[in-house]
Amino acid sequence: MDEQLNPNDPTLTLTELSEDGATQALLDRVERESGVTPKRSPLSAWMRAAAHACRAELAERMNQTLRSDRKSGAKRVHYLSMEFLMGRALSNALAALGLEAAFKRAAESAGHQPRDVLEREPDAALGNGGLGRLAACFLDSMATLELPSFGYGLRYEYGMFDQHIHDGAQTEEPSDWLRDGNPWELHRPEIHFRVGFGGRVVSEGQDRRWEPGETLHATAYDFVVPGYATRRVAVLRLWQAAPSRPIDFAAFSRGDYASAGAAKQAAETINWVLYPDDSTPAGRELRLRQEYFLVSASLQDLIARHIADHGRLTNLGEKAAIHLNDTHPALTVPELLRLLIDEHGMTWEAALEQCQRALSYTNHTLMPEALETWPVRMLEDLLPRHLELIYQLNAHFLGHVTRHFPDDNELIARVSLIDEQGERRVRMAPLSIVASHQVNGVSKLHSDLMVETIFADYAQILPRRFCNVTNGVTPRRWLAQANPELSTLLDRRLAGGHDWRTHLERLAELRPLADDAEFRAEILAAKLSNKQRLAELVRRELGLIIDPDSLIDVHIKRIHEYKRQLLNILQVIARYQAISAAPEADWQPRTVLFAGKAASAYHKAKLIIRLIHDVARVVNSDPRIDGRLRVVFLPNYGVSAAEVIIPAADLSEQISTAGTEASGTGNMKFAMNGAMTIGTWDGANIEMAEAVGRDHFFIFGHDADEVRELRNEGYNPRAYVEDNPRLFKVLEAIASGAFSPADHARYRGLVDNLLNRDSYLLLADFAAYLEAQARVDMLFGQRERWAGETIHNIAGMGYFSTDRTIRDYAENIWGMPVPTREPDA
Ligand code: 26Q
Repeated sequence: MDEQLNPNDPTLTLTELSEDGATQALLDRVERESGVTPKRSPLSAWMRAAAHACRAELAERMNQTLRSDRKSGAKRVHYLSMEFLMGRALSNALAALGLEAAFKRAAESAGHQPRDVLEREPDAALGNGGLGRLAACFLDSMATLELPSFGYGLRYEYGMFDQHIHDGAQTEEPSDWLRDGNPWELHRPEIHFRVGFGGRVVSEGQDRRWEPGETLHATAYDFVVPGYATRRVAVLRLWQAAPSRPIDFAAFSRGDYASAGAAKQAAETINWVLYPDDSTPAGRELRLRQEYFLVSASLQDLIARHIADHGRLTNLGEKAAIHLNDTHPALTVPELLRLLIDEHGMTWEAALEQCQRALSYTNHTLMPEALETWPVRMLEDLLPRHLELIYQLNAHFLGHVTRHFPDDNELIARVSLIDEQGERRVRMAPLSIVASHQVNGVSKLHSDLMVETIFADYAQILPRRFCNVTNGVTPRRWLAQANPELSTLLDRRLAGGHDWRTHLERLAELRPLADDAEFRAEILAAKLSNKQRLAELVRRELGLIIDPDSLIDVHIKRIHEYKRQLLNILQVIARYQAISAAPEADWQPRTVLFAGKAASAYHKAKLIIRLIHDVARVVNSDPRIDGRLRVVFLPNYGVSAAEVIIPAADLSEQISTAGTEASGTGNMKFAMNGAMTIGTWDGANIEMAEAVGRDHFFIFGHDADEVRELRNEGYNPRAYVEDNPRLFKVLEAIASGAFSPADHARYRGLVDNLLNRDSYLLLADFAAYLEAQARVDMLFGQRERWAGETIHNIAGMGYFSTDRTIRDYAENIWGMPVPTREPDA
């Protein structure tokens, strides 16, 4: 705070006031906005007023940030993503603005629990899962590292669906998160661009020019993302589509209202709903329109800003980094070429050079079926000029390949940007690779597999283009905000006090404390209190009582076959059968908690949810079990639920088939909150285990090489059943309807599939998984030792902050090194 300021001056902004002043200002604001006294203002009005108060501060910070970047002519990074899974913003904003204490006092003085106010905010769930949440953590770190940065996305009216469970089965409901308005967004009607679709391409002398058949209007809605311990912010700019002519008056006059409003309807469809992360992405035209709308509006915006700042485009790649979050915004390639060549008169060669300098691309999945392609026919209709430019780029690239590998006709055919088999399709990953200067995977294993498998040909041709940047998570949300009790402990025990929030590597100082009896006890006490909070949530949501002293074993993520929630359930059933067979034995009480959404068309994933519920019903109502095993499925998993669940976990399930989970980021959140991991040698689990020390990790199962060998030699799942009576019994119980007595055949297909195919090798890893779970039980029985192990895990997580991840991107990919801020102590 500026020392000349008088902290009681009413003209000061909220963050310049004393705590008393800020408390009073908040109370005044609530009254002015709601029209009733703060005591009578409903919680939702409190939430909105507090958000508006923060928004005003943040808008000012945004203005200052943008002005100073303009003045310094700094390079900026533009993070293009179809998904930003932001969650709630109020708690984070209050912390960043230093207003937590004032907010707490204000709310309490009006008779409200601060937490009740915070919980009135709906999650901004503009994403499906890992990739979208990573983008949100990145914005937090970009702001905190003071990196000039924009996130670009779409303002979906309906984000991730709400999950409901009826009779154990998932149903989807639209989540109407904008219904009561959005207190965070700053509508910027003055920032608008035109985005075309369809039409034709005409020749003008040597030049080609696109005449779109229809044109939409894009306007900006800004979200300001505060940095921690800095006044700088990142901006998340979300685009909203509108028709260029909202009403056809001729049709209206005829009384034909449907036609009169058709253009408005068509435009708004762009922002209608987030596409689900489907295992087999449906190549729907609306999705392609969404992708192009995002790309075109964002590029026009950043080009306009670049010209305003620098007056020319020949240094675009030097001053602007443009990052593609997977291939979803890959139309950036032809759109940037089109804008530079057709609209700004650049030559093909110069445009391609700027494009390659500016662009970089992250791959987030190895699943061949999840790699995006678009039918040539669809592009012909919707984006004819872009298709021409893609062909031109393809010819250019294949020319390069032919010159360097003249004898390898097969290679040349394989690496074409156009898939010629069947209906011709444009392959978006190769398009992104060829037009970028760097392509990265999201963990070491994933990046290695990427160049060994799906992109092997491209790595042979462009060996220096590929690299790795291991994912991270923001410690502000996932530790400081989600786990206040552990945070207080860290503040007390680490030499730098609270500065681990921006220097997470400080956690390494905890290592010697793994043997400190007092610290172990404090860690256990913090965990217990978080477990009680979770038990309260489960009781509220499901009316189910869980024991906070039991081992809380958590498996939360999107439901996917490769993530193997089914393997976990097999293990649960084996445990159930074992306890039933020897109810008098000394079993370690355990609560197994699942949460996660299945894509609405993903039938197998939905069946797995059903099975979890069926098993839960049987287990939880069996008197022989007597509370020693509980199975819980918590509906409607999202960012806010994760913030309660993760700090309460004793055990984190990260059990994907080795070679399938690109990185995982939930794994990191759990470990830094003091959970032990039971996991396969996959994704970032590997780097985590190495950072923590393998002895402090429960690793099991086949690794990626062994998985490949098994598959190559002709995997036979039945062999594992013949060898393992426990496995046989589990499968038999499921197949015979023991958990679905009213519908014996419900899971027959599921079990048949395991016996005959088992694409994700559940049966091959079953025995090792059970053995690892037994080691977990043993260790949890010695609570002191367990606490020491969890301390090793927390201590090893310093590397997995998105601050480190973003620094790595900035230095090695975006060409914008970040000054290191010295720790406080
Ligand atoms: C594509 C086309 C049409 C419709 C939807 C999609 C689509 C949408 C989202 C395809 C994939 C996704 C999401 C992928 C994803 O979240 N991947 C995860 O990314 C995380 C961050 O890098 C990793 O930690 C996870 O391992 C990875 O699964």
